[in-house]
Amino acid sequence: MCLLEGADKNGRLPSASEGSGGWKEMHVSLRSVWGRTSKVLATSLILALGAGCPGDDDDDDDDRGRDAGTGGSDAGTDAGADAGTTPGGSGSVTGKVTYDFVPATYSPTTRSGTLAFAQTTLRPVRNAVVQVLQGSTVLASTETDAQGNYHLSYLAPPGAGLSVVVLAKTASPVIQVEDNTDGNAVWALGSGITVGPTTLNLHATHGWTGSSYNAALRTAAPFAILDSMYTAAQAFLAVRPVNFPMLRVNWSPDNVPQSGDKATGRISTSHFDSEENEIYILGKDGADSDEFDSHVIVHEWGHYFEHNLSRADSPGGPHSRGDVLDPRLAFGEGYGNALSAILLPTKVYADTYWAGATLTAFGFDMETAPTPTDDPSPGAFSETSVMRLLYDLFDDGATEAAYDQVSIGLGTFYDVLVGPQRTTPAMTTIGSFIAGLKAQPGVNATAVNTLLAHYNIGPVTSPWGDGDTSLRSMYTQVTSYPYNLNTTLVGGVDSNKRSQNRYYILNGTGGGLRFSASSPYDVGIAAYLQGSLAGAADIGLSGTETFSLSSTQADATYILVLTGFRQTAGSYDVSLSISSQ
Ligand SMILES: [Ca+2]
Ligand SMILES: [Ca+2]
Ligand SMILES: [Ca+2]
Ligand SMILES: [Ca+2]
Repeated sequence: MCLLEGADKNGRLPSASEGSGGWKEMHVSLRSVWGRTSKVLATSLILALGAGCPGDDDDDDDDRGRDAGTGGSDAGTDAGADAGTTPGGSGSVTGKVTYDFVPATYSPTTRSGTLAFAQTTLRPVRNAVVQVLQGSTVLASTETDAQGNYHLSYLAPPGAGLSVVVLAKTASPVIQVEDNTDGNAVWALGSGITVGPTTLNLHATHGWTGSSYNAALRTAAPFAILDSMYTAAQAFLAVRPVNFPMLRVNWSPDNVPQSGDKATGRISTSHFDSEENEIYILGKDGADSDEFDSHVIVHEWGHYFEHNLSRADSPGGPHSRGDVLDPRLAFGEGYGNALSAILLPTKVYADTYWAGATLTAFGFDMETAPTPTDDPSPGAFSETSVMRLLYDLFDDGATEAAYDQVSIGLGTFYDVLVGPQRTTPAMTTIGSFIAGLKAQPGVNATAVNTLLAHYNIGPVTSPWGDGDTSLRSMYTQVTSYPYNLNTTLVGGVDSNKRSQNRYYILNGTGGGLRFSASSPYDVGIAAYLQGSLAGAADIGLSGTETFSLSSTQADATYILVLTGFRQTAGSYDVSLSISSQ
């Protein structure tokens, strides 16, 4: 098995050793990645997995053995093609669909963890689409219930043989797990049947042999991913009516933590791709696989949620715990982690991976900081502070600390995300979230302020961060045009860190505005209206960046974001100019 070095989207290695208590690079949301022009929903390319399917290969297959197992009839990629023939007639099929759920564990004490295969439990495959196929023709379709049970009746003409498949696809909301390395075929598990009354239970197995995965028996992965995301969606649906848009999730045993062509599995890391509006999940045995890392799965689902139903102004990019981040990024990542703990619900995050030949894990306790702390620079710029703050806002334990006397409920959490956090004129930070939260009925602002203070955040009163001096200082109000200002950024860190960014609040004039930024180092500028990009300039590696908005809304608030890219350490000056035109 090829052992791969983990690298983030910029091709850098993780920032610290992963095997001795160091931090592992956390999962990033990639805002801008190579596009893809076609998205084939290839139900005609169903890949059948697991028990009851034969070992004959797909035409393009290697030894991964997606149509794995021994004995039984074919329901593979070419479902029905090799399944013989049927004389036809009516029939019914009843059964239960289950998968192996493997707990991902992490101990904050030992700073290690694993996939606990010995604690594997059978879980139902819920709300999944089940079909009776004749060849590639769907004769009947239904979905499993909350216990994984299904029942189908069908009438088959004489002809090609029959098979039953359960897709890694839920009926409502629609979530489907595809193979990005094989034409986006939907993963499925199936078996041939003969006409008449039939009982057919299907079970997807983890395939672990003790030291590696048996690729032919590794059928639980897409169903585990599906079930974690279904759990997340159901948690919100239990408290609010939500119209979730369809979600496509890409998983393959070839999805490796290297950057490159996603169609070959080089997905960099598990991530939500906002341009495609799809999620990619790692699957590489011996490097990093995430199918049982349910917090990773729900974290990425959280980015899908914020992109479609809330708002995410995060610039994305590499980040590790302890970083003093751009507060847009600190919110997005802290939110993703907190959401995983809230929705699953379990408070210890675990991301298993291989360090050399050893399966271990990175993680943290969402409720309690370890000693020494994993949050050395607490505040609005720390994803760890945001994470624990958001989790404390939600949780309601019997032994909560004195500083945590808040429990806002998931419905209120949802209302803030889809309401004020989505429409804020400011950037999406912990400031906009807290200001929006305090506007909700029944929220005790004093108790919220006590909690904020625990995380070194001031008593925020506005989406701009008023009340927290540090967060508010990210913003400068532009009062009149022409506006000229010299400011100082600090390099030597990634462009998504606090010291490389400044925000300028400006009012539209009804007419045009011209923006420019000059520096001996590489800078970029971008104007946003409620988080939507209105204009930007980032061409040169030094000198002046300029762009214009030909018209602006007279009553609207725009944010100009100045970002610096100096890679070497040290402060550097930027002169900024905004004029009407
Ligand atoms: Ca993992
Ligand atoms: Ca708490
Ligand atoms: Ca609480
Ligand atoms: Ca530039």
